[in-house]
Amino acid sequence: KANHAMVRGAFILLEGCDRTGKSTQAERLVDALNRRGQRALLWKFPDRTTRIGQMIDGYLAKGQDLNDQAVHLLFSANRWEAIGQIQAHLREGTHLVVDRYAYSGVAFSAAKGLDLHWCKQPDVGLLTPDLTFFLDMSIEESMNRGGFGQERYEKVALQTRVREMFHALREPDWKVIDATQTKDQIHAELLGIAQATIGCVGNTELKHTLWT
Ligand code: NYM
Ligand code: MG
Repeated sequence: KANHAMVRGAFILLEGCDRTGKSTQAERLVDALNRRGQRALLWKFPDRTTRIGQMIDGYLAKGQDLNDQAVHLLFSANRWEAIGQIQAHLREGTHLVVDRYAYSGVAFSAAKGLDLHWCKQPDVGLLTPDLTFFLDMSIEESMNRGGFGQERYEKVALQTRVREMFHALREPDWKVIDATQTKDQIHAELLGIAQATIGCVGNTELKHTLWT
């Protein structure tokens, strides 16, 4: 019998500031793909369940202090420690919908004042997404929708700088989504674009070219 080339899964990333609807939309996208008979998994960074993730959670949510550079490296390490599993899922044909990635890593640390070039280095060579959605809205608008929570970074001034950093990091192929639309509108837009990407990645190689 002929050897059919394995059709790999697509790596679909959602990025954006806090409170832009990324997690809601990532869940809905995974559900919609699954209902269409396509294997898809939700992945979230930071992954707070690992040992490194617990240190990150201590810093974000429990008031534990850490040097800015050290915590930046922990966020990056939290991606590298997951990359083997992510690749395995993609290679066996499962799509991954990823909630935040290295762009968040650089945007938040650079917004705190760390050097942008330095911030990119630990993630250089990381697996590159096939599709990146950037959910964008003004910080005033996200505040009007219920505001930020209690975690470190959930402050208007910092989020404003984070948004500027995301725009500075934006790649030409990013899909910038108006996050002020209704949840249904955003979902329909994301699903349509994701399906088109899924139809294209099929037999292509995984690329480890982030910021190279
Ligand atoms: N964050 C997230 C970073 O500062 N660096 C990173 O590499 C990543 C992945 O963590 N305010 C920040 C952004 C968020 C915070 O993320 C927690 P979430 O998606 O709110 O759980
Ligand atoms: Mg958050």
